[in-house]
Amino acid sequence: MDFNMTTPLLLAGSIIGTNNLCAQVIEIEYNTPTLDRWNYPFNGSPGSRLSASTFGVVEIPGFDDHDAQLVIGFETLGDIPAGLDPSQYRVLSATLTITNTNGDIFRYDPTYDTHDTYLFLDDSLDPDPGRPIHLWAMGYRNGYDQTTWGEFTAFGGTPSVEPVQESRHAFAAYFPVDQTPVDISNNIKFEFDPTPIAIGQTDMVVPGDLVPADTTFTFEMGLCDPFVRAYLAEGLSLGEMRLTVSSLQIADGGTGGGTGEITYPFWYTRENPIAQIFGYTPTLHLRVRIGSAGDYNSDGSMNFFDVSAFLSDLGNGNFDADLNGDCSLNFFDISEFLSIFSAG
Ligand SMILES: [Ca+2]
Ligand SMILES: [Ca+2]
Ligand SMILES: [Ca+2]
Ligand SMILES: [Ca+2]
Repeated sequence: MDFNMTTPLLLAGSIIGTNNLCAQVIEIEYNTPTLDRWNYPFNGSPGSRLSASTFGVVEIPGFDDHDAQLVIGFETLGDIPAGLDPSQYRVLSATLTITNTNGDIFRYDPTYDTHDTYLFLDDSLDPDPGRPIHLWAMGYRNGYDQTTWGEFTAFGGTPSVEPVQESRHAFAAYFPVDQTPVDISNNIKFEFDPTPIAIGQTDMVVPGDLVPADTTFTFEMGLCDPFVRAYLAEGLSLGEMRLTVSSLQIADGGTGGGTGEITYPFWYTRENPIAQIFGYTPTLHLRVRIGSAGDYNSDGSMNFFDVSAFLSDLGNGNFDADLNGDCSLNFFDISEFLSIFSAG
């Protein structure tokens, strides 16, 4: 944990806005979530299960394509002050890990598969063996939001048992046009290709090979999309970062219905004693800048040393210096820095 706590300091000749803290970069590692649940319709104990599977039910009316999802939340308010305007939070890096409980059942695919590759259930349209594990933002419907929907809230509206597609209260989402979350749960039926925040990666398995049990998948979150950054910032303002995992290995066994074999992953949850002992619970590593990037070195003053530190990061290719958030380092970041810096 790296708390670069700084003493708020009024600068001569400048006024710090009421919503501004002096800058602070917080780096923190959570080794277990504060919430994890299987977000699946036929599910009597969503929040307390020892594992949660992800799978797809493809092209069956009434079922979401991304039928079984895993919701993971990390309460951050004890480490990162909550309640600020979302514009005051800038996630510099964010990495989630999850670990599978069942071995040699599904194949590793580190890249996105477009919706058209799922249309034949025998996977014959898939150009690379296996199906990726996606990480998504989240949205809510039926009057729920992040503050009212939790580990033990009902799955969806009426009827809650008979499946009705797009009825789940909380859903995996992306942001195609603005900050409004759009449900990705039926991207095969509706023929679109949402961009996930990340796809799970592991060095332990060759792409296309079967994944052994206890393989940890790492999701380095893509932060180039301003709406994804805004979503993460909003979570920090609420005091909890929430994400959803999904994958589209087709269910033809077990909890997915049908009589075939289970072909999809199960993931350890925080309630699992084995996961607790061996460190297989979901984890989150975060680096967040709070307050003005003008105080770039987080010492409570804005002066030459901030200019120097910023230019040094920029020159070294450190994306902390990507102040305009376009995932390039260039003149526009210098311009943005000068603008923030001179505003105080
Ligand atoms: Ca749980
Ligand atoms: Ca594939
Ligand atoms: Ca400074
Ligand atoms: Ca930039």
